[in-house]
Amino acid sequence: FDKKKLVALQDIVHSVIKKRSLEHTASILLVEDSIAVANAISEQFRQLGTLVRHGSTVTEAKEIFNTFDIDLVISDYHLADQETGYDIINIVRQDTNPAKSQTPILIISADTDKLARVSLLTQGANDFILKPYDQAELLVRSTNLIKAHALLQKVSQQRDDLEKMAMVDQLTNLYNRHSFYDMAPKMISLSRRNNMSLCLLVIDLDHFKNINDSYGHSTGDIVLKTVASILQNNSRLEDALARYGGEEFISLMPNCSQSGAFDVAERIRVAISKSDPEGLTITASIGVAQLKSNETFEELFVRADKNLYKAKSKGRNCIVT
Ligand code: GH3
Ligand code: MG
Ligand code: MG
Ligand code: MG
Ligand code: MG
Repeated sequence: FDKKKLVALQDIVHSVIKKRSLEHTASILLVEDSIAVANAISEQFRQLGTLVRHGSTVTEAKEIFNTFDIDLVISDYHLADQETGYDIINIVRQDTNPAKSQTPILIISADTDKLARVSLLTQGANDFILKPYDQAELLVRSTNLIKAHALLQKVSQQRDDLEKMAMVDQLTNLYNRHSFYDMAPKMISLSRRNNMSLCLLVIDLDHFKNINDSYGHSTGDIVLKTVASILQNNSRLEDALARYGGEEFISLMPNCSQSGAFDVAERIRVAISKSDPEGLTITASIGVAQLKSNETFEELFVRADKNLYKAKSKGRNCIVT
């Protein structure tokens, strides 16, 4: 294998890496106690448009890792003052941010001991390169690690988005009926166990069909969003708020007495009647029910819904408990 062939091979590798060029400017944390080596590696990556932040010690590396978005950590194994690549692995893997703790790690070491290498890979390093390292190999392995990690993050983000989409009503950002049905029995069981009062509000906008018919569906949607934020502003964090149907909202309130529930309902009713989304006057009717012993969520809901009906027949813009 002559030198010319090797250089040609490295050129090919470089061009492949450039073609696969990372969509955003990747950022690498390089931990290396030798300034000469650090400069050489930094320069190589700089030519590919990749930013290298260099730390000589574990403390410096930690500071950089905590401050910047890092796509790859490249660490020398033997650092000064008895510090090693293991210290770097621990800092990364023990980060409290789960996404950050998965940052890929590439260890570079002159240590030819196979066991030491296997141990590093077992303890959380993703890859390993032996010193004296080959430039092209370092670039290729680094690129592969960054790419694989980016893909993983994308997939995990997509999964989170899908999960959220399945649980949350897209128009109002409140829970949807489906996720509400998941939560309600758990909240009921928890309240029973703690001997706490649990109350349910069913909130239905009055003559909402008129708004859609007179002003259009998109105006109706704005009204629904306004009502959703009124509900949120008048609820506690632990209340489960959902859009239950088209213009029907529901709030399950743990640790809330019957009179407390009435007060919340009244606050909501007044806030809705005072709001003027798109210059319109809107009102809501609210049915309230307090959970009885041995009652299921469905039974509780039926009672609150009956009270809502009564509020409608009493003339709307009122509350029935
Ligand atoms: P009531 O006072 O008896 O509740 O009368 P209402 O007109 O509010 O009740 P009804 O149930 O007859 O009509 C509800 C209307 O809500 C029907 C539909 O036009 C509207 N609606 C349902 N979902 C949506 C939605 O997502 N966006 C908009 N803009 N309107 C919706
Ligand atoms: Mg060293
Ligand atoms: Mg109705
Ligand atoms: Mg209605
Ligand atoms: Mg309705």
